[in-house]
Amino acid sequence: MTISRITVYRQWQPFRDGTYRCSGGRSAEGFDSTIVGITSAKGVTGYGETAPLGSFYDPAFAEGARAAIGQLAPTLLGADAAAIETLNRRMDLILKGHGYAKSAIDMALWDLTGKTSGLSLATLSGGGDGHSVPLYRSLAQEAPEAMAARARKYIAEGYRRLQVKVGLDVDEDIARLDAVRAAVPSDTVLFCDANGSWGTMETRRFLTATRNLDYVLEQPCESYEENLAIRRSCDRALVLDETIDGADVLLRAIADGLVDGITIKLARVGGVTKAKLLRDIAIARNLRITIEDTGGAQIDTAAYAGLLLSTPEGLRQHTVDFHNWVTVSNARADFRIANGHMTPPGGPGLGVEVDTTVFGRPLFEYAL
Ligand code: 0XW
Ligand code: MG
Repeated sequence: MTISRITVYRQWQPFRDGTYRCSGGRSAEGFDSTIVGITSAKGVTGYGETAPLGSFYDPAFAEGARAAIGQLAPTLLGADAAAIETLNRRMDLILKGHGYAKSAIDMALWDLTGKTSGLSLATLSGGGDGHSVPLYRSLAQEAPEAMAARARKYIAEGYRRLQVKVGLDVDEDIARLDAVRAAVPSDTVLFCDANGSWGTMETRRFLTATRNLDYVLEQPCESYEENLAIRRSCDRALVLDETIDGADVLLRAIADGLVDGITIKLARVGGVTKAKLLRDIAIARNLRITIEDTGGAQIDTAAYAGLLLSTPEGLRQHTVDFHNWVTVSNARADFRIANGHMTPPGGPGLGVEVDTTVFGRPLFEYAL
């Protein structure tokens, strides 16, 4: 399975529900996505995608992804696409960091290997456990009543798990959670995600004021140490997202008893291969696991949903249906959504059929 061509495209993906706001006034109008096609000598192409959320969410930005992929692509030509671990090590040797760029390449290698072997990503990454994964919908930051209205809309659309974006003014955040909790059925699972915007003072005030409400706390503070300080005095279930950027920090968090669950984002950790390693470490300690990404559409959604499907059902938290967040499509894909769950497309590789004509001319291409 010799890599004979690597082609890179861009796709702007506007949000269906308008501006997406999270803590600190950070906002985006859509995902600026980069799509990588890796073609074998036999003419089979695997696809991968990476899309940061603006340039403010993770240490990542769309132009950076394209520049880094441009550095890496020529060094992969002629290599065996099935040697995914080896190619990951090669990429790490050539370019330090920039996991968000490597993620699209790694994803394309899994897709190509799957297409060539006839096996789906869920099968290749351990075997599907069940047929579907739970979905959540994120409630972008707005006034409490507006968030409650949006929560009702998402519940009517079938979502059973909601992520309430907090992390601004604590009193308003308390009102946000109160309003959403009151607006949804009592069995709706709520996560409160501050995206690391609170200090320990704000976090403690929020925890005290919401003691009687049922929710999971997600990434209250930015630094590892602040979150650890909170953990030491709080019995609320705690999940970290932004902090979990590799195996090192995950092992430390496990040793410190810091987390009850983790959110693995493919772009943050460097792709499917590295996400699988973190997923497997988390399984060994019975942590609850979310696998998702920072953005993207059908290609990306199929990748993280496939990996989540091969995660033990009892440890799965939830994931997102990013292809439903945006108004454009980048592949034909048979995602089935029912009762707040999503069944990823089951075909070989990612199970998606990419039509590159929707991207226009490639940004660049390297060939043997
Ligand atoms: C809700 N998300 C998955 C979408 C954005 O990429 C950020 C992320 C989060 O957990 O904040
Ligand atoms: Mg989060």
